[in-house]
Amino acid sequence: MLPQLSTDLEQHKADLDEFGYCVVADALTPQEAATLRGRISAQAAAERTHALDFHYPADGDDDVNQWVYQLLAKGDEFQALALHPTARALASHVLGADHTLSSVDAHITHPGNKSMALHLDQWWMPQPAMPGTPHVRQGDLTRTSGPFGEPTLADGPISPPMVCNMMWMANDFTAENGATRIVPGSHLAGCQPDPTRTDYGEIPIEAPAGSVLVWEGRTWHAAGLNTSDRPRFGVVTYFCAPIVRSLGNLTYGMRTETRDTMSPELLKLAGFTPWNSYGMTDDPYADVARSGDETAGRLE
Ligand SMILES: O=C(O)CCC(=O)C(=O)O
Repeated sequence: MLPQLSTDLEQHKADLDEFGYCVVADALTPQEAATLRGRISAQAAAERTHALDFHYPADGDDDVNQWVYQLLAKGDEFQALALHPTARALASHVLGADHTLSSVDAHITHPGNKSMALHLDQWWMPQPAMPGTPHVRQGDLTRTSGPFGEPTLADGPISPPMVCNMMWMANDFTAENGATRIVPGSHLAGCQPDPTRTDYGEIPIEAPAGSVLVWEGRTWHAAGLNTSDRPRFGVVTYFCAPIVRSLGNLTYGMRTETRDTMSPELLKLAGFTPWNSYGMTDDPYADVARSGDETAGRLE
């Protein structure tokens, strides 16, 4: 049976392992979901007013959906999602205890949007190769490098998940308003969906406000078409292995006054803490890497 809406953490982990996704029930109360919805809506409207709004072209010409980026720096409500115990537990299950945030963004799908191509998030992950056979150099990979294939169980080694994504539903997600579509089991295929195809058996994940859809980096997915008469509000907390470059430049994009309010746990999650020396500025063991203004610079 495909993953069902559930509050059972062990079931969530089993669903992630078997199907590449799980659906968490009641992660937020109705009141918390309403507050989240209000904040996304207010921030999105203000960014439109200031001409700071982004309409990421999911398929090259979609200017209807709005993305609100760098939410970690835009409100406690968003920081709370990243720190939510269920989010941390499931990110740990997929990525291990040391993981960081890749981004925290809102995706508002508006009625009349275009369809987003099916994709997996770790498209940049090199494929395993037999010794002596050619491999693609990691820096040469593009979103369309593939390999493309069918969402069936691979018959050779595949790469592990390096990222884990979570969609927080700030209003009810329905097939009509563009609920995220998932191809169950595609995480074990070891290949990617052809972005021009929509016949892979993807299903919309419908759930009430306050639920969270969690999928790992190899799972094929996309936002759906919004054919309803109102927007769909979702926040994506995107986690990654600590060695992976983050989608959002969270440390550089953070105002100092916001950084100074963050807890040690959140600073570590946001990538301010070096991991085995990676991400250091001058001290490999610093709890919080010093900014350039605070480091020694050139000395005589
Ligand atoms: O908005 C959605 O439903 C999906 C978002 C997505 O595909 C992503 O964040 O990678």
